[in-house]
This record gives sequence, structure tokens and C-alpha cells, in this order.
Amino acid sequence: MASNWEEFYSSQPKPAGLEDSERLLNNFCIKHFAGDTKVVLVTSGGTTVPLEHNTVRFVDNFSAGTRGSVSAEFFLKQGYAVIFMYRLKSLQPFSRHFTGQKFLDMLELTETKDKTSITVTSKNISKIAEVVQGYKAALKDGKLLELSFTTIAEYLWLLRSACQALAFLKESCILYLAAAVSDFYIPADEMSVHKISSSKPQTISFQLVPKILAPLVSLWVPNAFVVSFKLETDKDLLIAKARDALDKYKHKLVIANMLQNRKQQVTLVTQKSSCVINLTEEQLESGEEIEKYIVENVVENHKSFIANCKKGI
Ligand code: PAZ
Repeated sequence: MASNWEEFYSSQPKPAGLEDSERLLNNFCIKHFAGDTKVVLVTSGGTTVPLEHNTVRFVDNFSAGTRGSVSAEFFLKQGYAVIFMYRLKSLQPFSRHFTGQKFLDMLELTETKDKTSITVTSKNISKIAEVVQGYKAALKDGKLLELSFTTIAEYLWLLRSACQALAFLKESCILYLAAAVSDFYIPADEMSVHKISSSKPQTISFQLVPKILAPLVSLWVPNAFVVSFKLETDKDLLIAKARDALDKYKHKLVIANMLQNRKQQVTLVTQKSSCVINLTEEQLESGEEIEKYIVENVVENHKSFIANCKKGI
């Protein structure tokens, strides 16, 4: 009998353009393997659950893609090549510094009778220069590959293709699964083709999305360093749920966070230990980002993991 994840892939059509993404993924992994550069796959943002094939309405979640996009920048700083798999229109590394009003506030407008000029305000120049340098360096070295998804099905197809491309890198790759992935979906053959009529109330039934960490860890990338994230809103459940995930899927690390204070505190949970990272109010006010410390910690754990693999432990 097919498992529920196999059923998912056989019932949800392959997204258009997947072959192109697979080509990019394979080339990226081969190039960085040849250059002896470690690779991390960062997933980021939420997924939508369409209610109609010709989608007018969908179910979505809160994720802005902050965790993923900030972490991707810190992995690049640590020398990793980054596959950034993100929800279309969520935050991306580097460009995230210039979204919305933040960007306009960095500019100064000078108007005279015959000339209008726009410049960066002096207090923002060094910050922008640092971001642009990071971006240009990542481009020049070909160290950042960005691939987008929107729906839960697109996410799961792309994730499997990314794993297939990464598998041969074995312990030298990290999967850092920060995306907030829907737990429910409507199977393609149960979904309305056209916009659901509003002439009467509707009851919509959702199926459970397969727990993709199971095949990912045991079959697709069995030698990789897999890091998953666990989000809860009830603090009494958080660490127990993170431990359950480790027991069930046997991967290396769960990063547990609460919706309410996820930018200030996370707990890194392994089979043997747990470690809290907490930013002080002063650190937050000065613009420090918790992802810097998360990524440093993950990179240290990854180094020990590689060393143990080499020793055959
Ligand atoms: O994208 P964001 O920065 O707004 O939120 C990040 C996050 C809370 C989605 C991430 O840290 C996380 O916990 N992802 C996994 C969610 C889950 O499926 O439990």
C-alpha cells in the first residue's frame, strides 16, 4: 500500500516549471560540491491552500519569511552556499532591508527649480553599503540560488526535488526548514474548479498534509544535517512537541519558538540537550537579530556532526 506522502505526490499535479528548478538545483549542488563549499537549504515563509483550481480564495498563515531570509544572510556570512526556497512575495535575503516605508525613510529628496535629486541619507549609507556588498558578493560567487513557491503542493514538490539534488552532498549539507507549512489541504480531485458560489453557506473539508519529515529524513537525505522548526502558541506544549518530533523523525535538531516572542527567544533542542537563545531588550532595540545566534549555533553543531561522521561515530 502506498504511504500517505506517496499518495500526496501521485494525486497533486507537478507544478509548471519544476524541471527548470531541478536543473538549477543540480547545477548549484554540483558546482559547490566541486568547490568544497558546504550547502544549506533554507525554506522560508508560509504556504497557501487553494480552495479552487482557478484560485480566487485560499487559506494562508502569518509567516513573513523573516526567520528564513535573515538566516540565509547569516549562512552566507559563514561561507555556506544557500538555496533559498521561499514563498513568493515573502521576505528575501538582502532586499528585505528595503521593504515598504523603511526604504523611503532611507532616502532624501532635494528639489530646486531645475533639478530634482534623490540621495541616501548619510546615516543610512554604511548600512546600505554593507547590504549591497553582501548581495553582490553572493551573486559574484554564485552562492545564492532563490526558488519560489506559493501553494502547499508547489512547496512539497520543490522540497522533494531539492532533496534529490542535495542527497549526494551527504553530511556536508544542512536542511534548515523554517517555512510555516500548512498542515491541511484540499486534494486536487475534491477542489472546486471555479470560484465557489456565495449563494449558500459552505462546509469545506480538509485532509491532513503528510508529515514530510518522515521520508525526508529516512529516505531522501538520510546523511544530511536536518534542522526543523516547531512553532507553538502554548508554551507548555513547546518543548515536549519538539522532543516528540526528534523521537519520531530522528533528525538532528529542532528549533522551538513561540509565535508571540519568536524574534526574541528560541530553544535549540537536540536528542541530548536543549539550549535557550534569548535576546535582551537592549539587543532588540539596537537592531540585533536572533538569527545570527541561531545560525552560529547550527553551524557549530554541523561542524561537530561532520567531524563525528568522519570518525564513523
Ligand atoms: O517567517 P517568520 O519569521 O514570520 O516566522 C518564522 C516561523 C515562526 C514560521 C519559524 O520560526 C517556524 O517556527 N517555522 C515552523 C513552523 C511550524 O510548522 O511549526
